[in-house]
Amino acid sequence: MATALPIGITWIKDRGGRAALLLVGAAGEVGVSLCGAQVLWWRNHLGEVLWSATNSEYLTGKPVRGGIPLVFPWFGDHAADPKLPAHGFARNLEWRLARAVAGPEVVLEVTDDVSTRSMWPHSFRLQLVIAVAEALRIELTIQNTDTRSMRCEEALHTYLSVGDVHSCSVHGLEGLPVTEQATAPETAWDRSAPLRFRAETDRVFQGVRGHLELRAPALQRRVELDTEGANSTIVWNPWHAKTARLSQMAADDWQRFCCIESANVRERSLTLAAGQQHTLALTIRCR
Ligand code: TA6
Repeated sequence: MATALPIGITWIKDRGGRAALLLVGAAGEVGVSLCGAQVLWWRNHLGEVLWSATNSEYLTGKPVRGGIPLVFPWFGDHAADPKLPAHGFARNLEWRLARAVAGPEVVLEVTDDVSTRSMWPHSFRLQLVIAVAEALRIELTIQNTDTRSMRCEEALHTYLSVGDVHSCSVHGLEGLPVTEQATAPETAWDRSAPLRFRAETDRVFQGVRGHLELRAPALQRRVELDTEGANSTIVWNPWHAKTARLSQMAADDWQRFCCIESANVRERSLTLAAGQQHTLALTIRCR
């Protein structure tokens, strides 16, 4: 018989009938799928804090477009083999429940296997902590269980509801080194001002300071993101043209979300010695 779960944690099925956990705490209600250890939703007194695509699909071994998909061990397309899954394989794996404690807090875990080693020749253990107390806390720990060092990238690819992307702004990235990787970006923008969305936006900021604020006046809300162990932040909105090329999206979905991704990527990727581990921690508050 499955071990009894603490109060505030329940086994459920998500919209695709996949195994998931429901966490109910002071900060609201969170759904987490064992597929990819993906946070699917977070509802508090203000409504849905995260965002999911209109035509979200809940399929075995695939991420839902929304919530907080995980990125590991590479960010974006694989540098050498475009046939390998974009954003790595962590979000496609079936994770398992390692621990559940009152709080509520769960720890999900996954390790390498023949399939992952065929894509990336390293042994590793990933643990994801999801806690719902006065805020939503997510901690991704990467452990190098191999005998050699490993270089990897990681991100918590957070989709946030904004109501109307034209009126929202992101504060705390001003003046940082940044690379714009969008195919049809805003031609010129003020790097010393809070980030506004006026075209496809796909900016990788480095040397980030650990505190960001998203202001979404259309929803009359502010979302604070505090990180430890993240040197990079990616801010993304596909705008209308790229939305047409993305799965699960309705044509106008781009207007209602932005991604703020807590990460270690590109020149700030991680190098872990044999046996070494690293934790990226994100706390999200919505007021
Ligand atoms: O994080 C930004 C990004 O790399 C975009 O370029 C876009 O590809 C987005 O991630 C979504 O990627 P996905 O593989 O989830 O469709």
